[in-house]
Amino acid sequence: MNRVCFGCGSILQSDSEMITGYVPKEKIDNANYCKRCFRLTHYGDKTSNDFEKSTKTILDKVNFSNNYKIFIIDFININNNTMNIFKSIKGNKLLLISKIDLIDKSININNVVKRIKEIYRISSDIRYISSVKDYGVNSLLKYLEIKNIKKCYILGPTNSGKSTLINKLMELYNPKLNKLTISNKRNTTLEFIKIKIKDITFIDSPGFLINDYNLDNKYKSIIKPITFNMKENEVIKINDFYIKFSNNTSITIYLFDKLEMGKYYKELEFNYDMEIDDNIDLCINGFGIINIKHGGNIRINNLDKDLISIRRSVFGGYDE
Ligand SMILES: Nc1nc2c(ncn2[C@@H]2O[C@H](COP(=O)(O)OP(=O)(O)OP(=O)(O)O)[C@@H](O)[C@H]2O)c(=O)[nH]1
Ligand SMILES: [Mg+2]
Repeated sequence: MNRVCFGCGSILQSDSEMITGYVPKEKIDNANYCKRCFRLTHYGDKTSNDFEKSTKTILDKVNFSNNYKIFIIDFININNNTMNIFKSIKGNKLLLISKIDLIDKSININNVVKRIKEIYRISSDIRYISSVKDYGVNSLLKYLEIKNIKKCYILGPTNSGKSTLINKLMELYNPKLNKLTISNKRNTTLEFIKIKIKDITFIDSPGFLINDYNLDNKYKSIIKPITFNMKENEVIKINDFYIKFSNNTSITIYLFDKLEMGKYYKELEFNYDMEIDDNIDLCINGFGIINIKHGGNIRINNLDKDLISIRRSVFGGYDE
């Protein structure tokens, strides 16, 4: 029978190093992990060409099943694209906001959750968690037990912390089990992997490979809001892109606090522009959120249009 890697779920094989699941011949009889997982865990690099599962493949599989589904997502990746994926998941499900240890205390997460529910018209429950700081992990398990869940898919964009959550549950309730591979690289988990913790079988899954800003990990720190008052035709530079505002407006940027930004009056070639309403969030996949109080025309330079989406702000309006 084929044996699989405990870390990524690939079938272990010694035929080709170019294919996932590779283990050198002399080690395969005793191996629990493939070479790729070994390298990812110990050296943080990837060796083989990954097999990527499309969003459709993952959705087709899970929507065929009646199992409960948890969709885990980082706060800064909540936007129209990712919420459309969440909405296309059928059956009973939970939206779980991960890594809340990275959200600055000045952000009122309960209010934000309420607004997310309203703006994206989400009828399922929304909870939040930090697997690293062990916040909300225990109570999540209790929540599932009360609901009498026996099988549960863990779904979400790549890097959202799916495998980290399951590892934390193992650490708390079944520390002898072999840990899943976690890494800050995209597409770490390659197959569906079943792990039983207490009476619940969790199914880890390959992440949805969403186009994102691809921010260098050295910048990933606490997400802090910073407010700027922008004058008519002033430009803000954030990391390596620019946004110009046609009206006076205050903006609040929710961004990893190691990133640099500054205001200028600058003549630039802008790639595209858009008209926006008052109090909207400009969401940049994998990067951050910019809350703009006064609408009007904004022009953007050096930022891929596919990474941007607009929504009514989750951070409250003028009336609050
Ligand atoms: N600060 C913080 N980092 C986290 C938390 N959970 C996960 N991470 C980090 O996020 C990165 C991705 O974690 P994984 O568990 O591998 O993510 P995944 O969703 O399984 O990713 P794929 O397998 O690629 O789909 C790792 O660097 C983790 O250390 C958390 O609660 N807080
Ligand atoms: Mg994973």
